[in-house]
Amino acid sequence: MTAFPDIEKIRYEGPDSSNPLAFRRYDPDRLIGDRSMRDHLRFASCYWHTMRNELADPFGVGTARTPWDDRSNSIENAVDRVDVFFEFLNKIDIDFFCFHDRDIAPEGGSVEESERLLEQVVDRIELRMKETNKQLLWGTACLFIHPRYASGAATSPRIEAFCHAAAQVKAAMEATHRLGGSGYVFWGGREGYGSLINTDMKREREQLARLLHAAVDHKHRIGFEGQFYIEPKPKEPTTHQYDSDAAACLDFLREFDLLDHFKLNIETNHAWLAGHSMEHELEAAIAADALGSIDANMGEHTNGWDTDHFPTDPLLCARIMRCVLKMGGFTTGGLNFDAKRRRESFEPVDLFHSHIAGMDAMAHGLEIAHRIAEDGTLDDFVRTRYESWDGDLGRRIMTGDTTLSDLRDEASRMGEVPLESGRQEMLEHHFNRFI
Ligand code: XLS
Ligand code: NI
Ligand code: NI
Repeated sequence: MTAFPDIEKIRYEGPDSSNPLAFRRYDPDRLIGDRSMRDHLRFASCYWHTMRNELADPFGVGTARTPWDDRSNSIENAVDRVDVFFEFLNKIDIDFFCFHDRDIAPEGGSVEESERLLEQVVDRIELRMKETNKQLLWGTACLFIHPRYASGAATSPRIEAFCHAAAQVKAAMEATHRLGGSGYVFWGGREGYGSLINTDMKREREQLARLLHAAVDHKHRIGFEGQFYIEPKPKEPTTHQYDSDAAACLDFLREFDLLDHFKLNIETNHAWLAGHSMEHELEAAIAADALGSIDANMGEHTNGWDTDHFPTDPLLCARIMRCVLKMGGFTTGGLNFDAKRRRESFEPVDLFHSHIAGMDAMAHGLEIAHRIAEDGTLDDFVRTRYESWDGDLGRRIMTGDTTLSDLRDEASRMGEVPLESGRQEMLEHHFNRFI
């Protein structure tokens, strides 16, 4: 059985190819510096958008054509879907994937039944992974769709919701462990509030920290060695989510003594919703040695929702890949396309077009970022700009060996500050040379 009978494995054909079902930039085995493109980019496709998104919007029903899917909630349908997903991964030549528990398996009528159903699907995934060498980038629990989480999961005013959330995290983490996942994500879709008028923020944040501590504890119990990530997002569906941006997440992790156990999974569209650029969020995470993984997508600047477009802008991708190269590349993380086709792009072949567009743009971004790093002008400029800190006085200040009085004396000795131009436009113009 094949779900995509007319589509061959997608291959690199070079920049002059006019075949829309080919890569023009992504040449998996080509070396960029000391790694292949494949190893730099570590692409992942996500189960929720690729297999489960029916392409509905608030004003219209789903349009996606999925002839392989009988649209039932049966376990048979769920298991068959796995085969389609792996056929897709093979044909698109993507090595990794990500899932929520409820994307892959239906929810049962009890905790026990849900666990059993999840295991049945994981059996099939494990089999297909062995056959195809595909790998799990990360797993997660869906703590936002079910009505029981309407007022929060870990942060719910009802203790029962907290316990159900814990049960799901336990099962999803065990499934991720069994499948050899390199990471596990916490995205707090409902961990925030609609209004402060009915919310005890202090309690809610403490509850969230408790769930995360219990998860760290369970991780050690079962010997799961994957990386834990928090995925920041400021709002949607809530008015405010506690993990609103990288800085808020880092602050939360420090406050509750969790920073050793978590890194961040940064998503472009979420950065924009928070009023930041993606580079801002990546730099904030890198500075804390906490950039783990990336949800590769982009938004639509004119409407301000989490529209999860595929990242097809090579300039944006170049900026992202500059940050990734700067931190020395991914270790456990990768580029997960948390992205969906437009409602108008409803044919199965559009799954290929959208991933190809995203993969080629990211590969293009990688090339640009690598050439900028090789050239070195931008990095040199920034280094030189801070040179005055590199001497003896700078060292003494930064190790805390100077008092305000010492500094006053230094200021008096130094005289006025020799101001230097920041050359922003010159540097932007230089950046453009590499596009
Ligand atoms: C939603 C989030 C979600 C997470 C995984 O906006 O991006 O898809 O990545 O729960
Ligand atoms: Ni995401
Ligand atoms: Ni998102």
